[in-house]
Amino acid sequence: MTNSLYSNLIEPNLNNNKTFLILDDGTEISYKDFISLSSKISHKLTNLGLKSGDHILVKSPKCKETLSLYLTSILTGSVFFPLNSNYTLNETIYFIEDSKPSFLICESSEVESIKPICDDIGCRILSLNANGEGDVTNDLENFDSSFKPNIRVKDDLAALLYTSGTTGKPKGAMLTHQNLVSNAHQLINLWNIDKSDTLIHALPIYHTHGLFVAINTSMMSGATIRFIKNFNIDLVIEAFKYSTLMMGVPTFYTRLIKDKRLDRSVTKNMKLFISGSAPLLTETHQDFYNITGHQILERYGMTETNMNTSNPFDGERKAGSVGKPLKDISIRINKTKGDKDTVLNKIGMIEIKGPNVFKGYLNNPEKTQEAFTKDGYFITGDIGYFDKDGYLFISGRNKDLIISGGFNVYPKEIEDVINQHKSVIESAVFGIKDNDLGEVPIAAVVMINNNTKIKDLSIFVEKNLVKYKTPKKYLVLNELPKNVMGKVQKNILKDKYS
Ligand code: MCA
Ligand code: AMP
Repeated sequence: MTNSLYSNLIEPNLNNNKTFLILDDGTEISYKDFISLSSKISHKLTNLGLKSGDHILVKSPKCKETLSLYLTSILTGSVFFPLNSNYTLNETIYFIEDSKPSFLICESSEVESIKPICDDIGCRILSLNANGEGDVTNDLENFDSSFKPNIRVKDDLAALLYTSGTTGKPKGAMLTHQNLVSNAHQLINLWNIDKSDTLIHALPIYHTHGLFVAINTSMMSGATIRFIKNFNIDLVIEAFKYSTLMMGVPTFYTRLIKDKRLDRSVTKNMKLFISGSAPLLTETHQDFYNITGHQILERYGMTETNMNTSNPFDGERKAGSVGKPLKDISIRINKTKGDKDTVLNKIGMIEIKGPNVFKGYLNNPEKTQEAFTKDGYFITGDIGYFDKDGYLFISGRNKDLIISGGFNVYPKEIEDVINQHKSVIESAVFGIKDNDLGEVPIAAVVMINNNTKIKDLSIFVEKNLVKYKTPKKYLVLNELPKNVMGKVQKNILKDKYS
């Protein structure tokens, strides 16, 4: 038995007739049938030239066929690289050129525009649409429903997920089979997940949260997944009746709290509500408890590390805290110069070491080296402290990052696009509080001519960036506040315009 995703996710379920996915139209698909579908796709892609170790970039929308490509990557020993299906062409080009995939899967409407970039690097492009139709699934009846897996070992790469880390352009975090398997085991034990559970899954499947935390834990424990395309509150509330678990970002919970249907009786079948990817306000934790009697369990993770800490299933779930380090994961607070002392005198950079920590950034040894301390701890860029009971509190970030509805938005990336507009001299993007999404980006811009229409600028930005990164508001200023070193003082902008 190796420690691979195959031996943990697929092998135990090869003959499992239990329902794996319940889809929005009520269709149920068993583990066995889902693995058969993935096996057929594996044969098809192998015939087209997919090999062990190849990168497979999957940009198709959330549907069972897109998810089956994850299993296809495991069966064929290739490296799964999921990407937001809404990314613009410009954003997508960067990822293709940086990751050099052998296969790229996207909606048929995008094939024509993306194909020339794929052709340049010898990457094969196939279509897959939201309804599951496309090149990937055409003529699958001609392929065998079992597939002899390409065995991978624990240090082999399983997935590539892009993140901007603390600075700069997105970098491909290389995650190994061991990273993913060890983390899922820990979470199953900690959260008491087993085959009697049904998980409400309304997250995207191109991030750690919706893919690894949700899918790996469910498959490893033989649980059922209510697979919802996106956070549709009616479908989520309907699913409470027969489900036991939900994993979500804080926006899921603030939206539920506002809904009159949420109460104790509608959630009485639910065992556990989990939140992560962004800070859950103490007030949200408290309101949800008052309405439903459930204490949301908050946990903390990163693309590079999977999950690091969690509040307990049994025991105190502290509002405002992300809980205690997972077993086998060492977390320390590295006091950085200039930080204010807390009562415990221990506020500082959160650093992490353990089997969950990624292998490095693809083709980027310098950034990989910068991301680790000399003694091998990963530097998260998050600032925090432990309380006397060993619970971790995240109190800030040492990285210019806005988390909007659980999506990470890097101001520098937006500023770079805004500054390319011919009427802009300079810009500063910063986050302001938002009741629904936690934070949203807004932009302060200095224009060559103040009469330039902001509409032109916003159209330009929307052409280049996916919707969640586009500033919700533009402020035209005569100048940006700067310190003596010439650095823009975003805190001043934030205080003034929040
Ligand atoms: C949608 N919009 C957004 C966002 N989502 N704008 C800013 N931030 C967002 N997150 C835009 C839409 O394009 C739309 O624009 C408008 O806002 C309203 O859309 P709405 O229908 O309300 O959005 P939605 O489809 O309901 O989405 C909100 C959401 C979604 C459910 C919160 O963003 C979401 O699923 N977030 C989860 C992200 C996630 O999985 N993060 C995990 C990262 P317009 O009206 O102008 O058309 S993994 C991670 O962070 C680590 C590892 C961890 O610890 O988990
Ligand atoms: P990413 O690597 O893009 O998935 O984003 C990871 C970042 O999300 C972390 O470094 C934190 O800043 C933030 N994050 C994740 N979970 C939490 C949480 N429970 N509370 C606060 N911030 C979180």
